[in-house]
Amino acid sequence: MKRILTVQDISCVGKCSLTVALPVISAMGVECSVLPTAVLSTHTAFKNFSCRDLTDEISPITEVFEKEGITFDCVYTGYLASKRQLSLVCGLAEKFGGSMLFVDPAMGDFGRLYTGFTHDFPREMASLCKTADIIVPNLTEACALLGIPYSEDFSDGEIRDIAKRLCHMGAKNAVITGYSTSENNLGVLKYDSTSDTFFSHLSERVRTKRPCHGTGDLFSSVCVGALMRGLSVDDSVSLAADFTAECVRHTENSPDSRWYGVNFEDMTETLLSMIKEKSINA
Ligand code: PXL
Repeated sequence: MKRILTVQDISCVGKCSLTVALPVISAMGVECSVLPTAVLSTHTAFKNFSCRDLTDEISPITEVFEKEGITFDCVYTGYLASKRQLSLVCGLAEKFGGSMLFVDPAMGDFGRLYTGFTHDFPREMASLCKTADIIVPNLTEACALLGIPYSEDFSDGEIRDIAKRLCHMGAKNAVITGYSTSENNLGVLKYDSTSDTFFSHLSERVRTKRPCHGTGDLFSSVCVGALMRGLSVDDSVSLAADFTAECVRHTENSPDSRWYGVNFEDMTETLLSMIKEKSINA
């Protein structure tokens, strides 16, 4: 069984980061080990949240992993709470068996950084992205990584240029999430620097009454799970985008949905049948 190490916070209530990664990756038949970066009461979109930074725990934990000879097939990073933490996380993939490094530079959305991040944080995140096999920023994060102003009105050519520039920083594949070519669709755009090719996957946009939280974390976790199950990058990002859209549709139609996250918990069977179908067709 493939084993991954995911490095992100645990928000006790919030349906994001580790409370998404653990159940989703485990359900996909992949062992999910964790390196928690911070403990929050609730994610930062709540009016109130407590946050205990766990940077000081990173070295003691990873030193034990090393002593025990534990290696990982993939290191998957998400929300990181401090700049010092970022520098400790750089190099982890190398340390643990030269495994795949998957970076979700979870820093913001809708043109704004999440509460708590300073304007210089994206520059530090960019140095982690440089060494990644795959990075999966949304457009807000992509602009922040490149240090360029965010716009709601980028042309398709400009978005493709952004994906290319992200790879010029060093990442092998840059996957822009929340990519769309019309009002009615939504999906992903991938640039692969090795083959100098683009790949896009779009599906019908699901209209929601409110912005959805935690969809980036769901996308990334499904994508990592699919990669570890042996799917190609293109199939993995397509599956992750389609499954995330299904979960958003389901959440929108559920009378008992909560504002702070999506109802992925009801959708395990859908996820497993989607991965089965993709594996058969691969
Ligand atoms: O969903 C990304 C995320 C992860 N972790 C924390 C967050 C957020 C987004 O707001 O606040 C703590």
